Amino acid sequence: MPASDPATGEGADPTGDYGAPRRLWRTLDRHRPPGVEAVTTGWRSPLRGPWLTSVYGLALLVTLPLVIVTGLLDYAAYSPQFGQAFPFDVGWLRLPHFDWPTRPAWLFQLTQGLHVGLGIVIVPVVLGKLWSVIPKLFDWPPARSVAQVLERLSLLLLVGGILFQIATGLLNIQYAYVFGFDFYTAHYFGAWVFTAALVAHVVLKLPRMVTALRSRPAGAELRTGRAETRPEPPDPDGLVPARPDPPTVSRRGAIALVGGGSLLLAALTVGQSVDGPLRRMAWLLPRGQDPGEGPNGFQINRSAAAAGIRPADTGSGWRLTLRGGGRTTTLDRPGLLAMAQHTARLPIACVEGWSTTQTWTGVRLRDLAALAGVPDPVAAHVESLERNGLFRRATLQANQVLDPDSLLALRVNGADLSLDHGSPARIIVPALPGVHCTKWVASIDFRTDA
Ligand SMILES: Nc1nc2c(c(=O)[nH]1)N[C@H]1C(S)=C(S)[C@@H](COP(=O)(O)O)O[C@H]1N2
Ligand SMILES: [Mo]
Repeated sequence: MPASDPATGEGADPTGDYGAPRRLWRTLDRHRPPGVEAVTTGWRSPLRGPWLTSVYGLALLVTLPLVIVTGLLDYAAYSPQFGQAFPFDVGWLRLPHFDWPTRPAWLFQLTQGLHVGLGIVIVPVVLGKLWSVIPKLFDWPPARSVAQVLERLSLLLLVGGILFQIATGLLNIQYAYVFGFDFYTAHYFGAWVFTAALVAHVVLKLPRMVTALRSRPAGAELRTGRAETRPEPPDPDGLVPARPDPPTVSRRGAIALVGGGSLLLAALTVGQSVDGPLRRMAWLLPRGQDPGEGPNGFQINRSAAAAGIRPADTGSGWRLTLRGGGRTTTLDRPGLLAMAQHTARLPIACVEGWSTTQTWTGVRLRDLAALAGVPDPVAAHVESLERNGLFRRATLQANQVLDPDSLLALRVNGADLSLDHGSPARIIVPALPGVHCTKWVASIDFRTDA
C-alpha cells in the first residue's frame, strides 16, 4: 500500500487503496464528460427515490415471470421435438421436450394471449421504472469497483434486454419486419439474456426493495396529495436527488399515470383474444380488422391470394392424399363429407397475439388415420397446396392426431369453409398453435416413426 498523502489524506482510505484503478477513478471523477453534470443535476423530481422505484419494480416482479414463462411455453407448443419451433437450433439453451397437451383446448390461446397481452400492458410500468432511476444510468465515474462494473453491466443487459424484447415483439405483432435479422432467433436469445440479467438484478436488489416498500406504508402514501408530497430521505443508491424541486404531482399521481396507461393498453388489447364487440377496440390487431360478415367473418392471417392458391386447385379436381403403412388413399370432398362428421368449438390462436373461437365441422383426424391404415400414429405430416411459404406444412404429435376433437375441418359455423379460411379442408386441433392449423390441405402422412 502506498503511503497516504499527508496534505490531503488521499490514499489513507480505510476501505483500502487499490492503486492504479483508484487513481484512474479519481482522474475520471475530475474529468467528467461535458453534459453529464448538467443532465444529472437537472433531474430533480422529488418523487424519485427507493419507494417509487420499488413500487414499479414490484409490479414488474409479479408480471415479468409470467411473460417469460408463457413465452417459453409458446416455444414448446410448436413441438421443437419435430424441429419445427423457431429458432430451429438453440444449442444448449434447448428446453426439455414434452408433448404439448390438447387439453384444455384454450391452453395456447391463454399462453400466447398472456405473453403478448402482458408484454404490451407492462410497457408503461417499464417506462415508469426507467424514469425513476434514469439519473443512475448516467452515474459518473462509470466504474468504482469490480462489483459496480458487474452491476452496471447487468443493468445494461437488463435495460437493453427489455427494450429489445418489447421493440421486437411489438414490431412482430404488427408484421413490421423492419429489422435485418430473424425475429424468432433474436427474441428467443434476447429472452435468455434478459432473463439472466433479471435474475441477477432481483438477487441484488430484492432486499432493498423490501426495505423501501416497508419504509412508507402504501395506504398512507396513496392518501397523500401533491401539496404534502415530500422527498424521501437520502438513500445509499442516490435515487433521491440532492436538491429536489417542489412536487408537480404526488406519488399517487405518478402511480395512477402508469396504471392508467397500462389499463388503457389492456382495454385496447383484450379484444384481440375476445370475440364480440370488444374486437372493434383491438387497435393493435394488425390486418384483418374487417374480415367481413357471416359464418366465415373472422380474422384471416394469410389470404388464399397471398398464398398463391389457385381456384382451379381447390375445385372439384381437389383430392386429399392420405399416406401411411406403405399405402396411399385418395379422397375427394364428397367422399370426406360421406364420412362421420364431428363438430367442435375450438379456438384458433396465432402466436402473433390474436385468437378467435369458432365452431368447426369435419372428419376426425383419427378416423383418417384409421382409414390410412395407421390407427396408432407417432406423428402426422400435413402439407398444403400452397407451394411456398413458411407455414405450408406442419407435423402433429400423436395426441394431436388422436384427440376426439381434432379435425380436418370442411365447414365452419354451419357453412362451407371460405377459400381464405382454407377451403376445401384445413386442420383444427385443440390447443394447437394457429400456425399449425394448416389451410388448403393436400396430403396427410401418418407416420409410425417421427
Ligand atoms: N397453408 C397455410 N396454412 C396456414 C397458414 C399459412 O400461411 N399457410 N397460416 C397459419 C397461421 S400462422 C394461422 S394463425 C392460421 C390462421 O387461420 P385463419 O387465417 O383462418 O384465421 O392459419 C394457419 N394456416
Ligand atoms: Mo399465426
